[in-house]
Amino acid sequence: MSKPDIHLYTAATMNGYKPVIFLEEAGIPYDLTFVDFAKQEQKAPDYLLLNPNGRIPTIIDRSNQNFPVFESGAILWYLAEKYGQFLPASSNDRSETLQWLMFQMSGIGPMMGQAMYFQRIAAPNGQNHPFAIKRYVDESLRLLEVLNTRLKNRDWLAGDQYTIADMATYPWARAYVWAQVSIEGLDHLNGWLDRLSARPAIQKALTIPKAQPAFWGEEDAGAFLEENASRFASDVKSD
Ligand SMILES: N[C@@H](CCC(=O)N[C@@H](CS)C(=O)NCC(=O)O)C(=O)O
Repeated sequence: MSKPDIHLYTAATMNGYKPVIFLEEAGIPYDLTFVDFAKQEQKAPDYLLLNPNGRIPTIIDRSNQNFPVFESGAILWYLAEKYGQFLPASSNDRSETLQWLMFQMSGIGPMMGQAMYFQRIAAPNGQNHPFAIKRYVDESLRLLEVLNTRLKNRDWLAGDQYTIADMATYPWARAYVWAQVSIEGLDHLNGWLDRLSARPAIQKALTIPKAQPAFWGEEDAGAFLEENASRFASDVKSD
């Protein structure tokens, strides 16, 4: 039996869920490799050939000469174009989808990520920086308010349909608790979160990558890199 076109490398994180959501929503078969942060697998030399940034997620497309795609927004865009799904047909609606995808990638993700980092990682490890915490929490709230305003009188972020912009934003927006941001009173955002949380494909996607408690654990990365150097070799583009 031939292998599925898409091989996904991911983990149970906000960015890691995005391609799983797409593939589950579209009902497309795929292979999945869990990338174990505790073992620093995302820094293995052969993985870096697929994702120079040393992070998840990554896909390769076997039907396209093992073409690798990194950056979760670019992965969603690639999959949406390949399968002709969750991307509107009209050019203005496609542009809107790209605008809200960029808004997530450049705003919601980085700001909420830093709000989480300074509160959940830095502060418990003796680096309590209230100025940085306030900056990132305030900015996260502001961005979530932008989403709330956008969702007034509309079900989805772009083009009047469920798109990859919603798929990219959902895993971050639902993690507002980890960023210690309150979304009380943001009724349009809450309604959108409820609509997405009720989708069976999303519910399933959120159970697929294994949770990794040792997200930033201190492991002997060197020994792992040596032992695991060829793990991703078969997926590396061969030119
Ligand atoms: N902009 C990148 C960010 C990827 C990213 O930061 N991934 C995190 C998990 S959400 C990761 O791999 N962390 C492991 C590490 O930092 O080594 C994307 O959207 O794909």
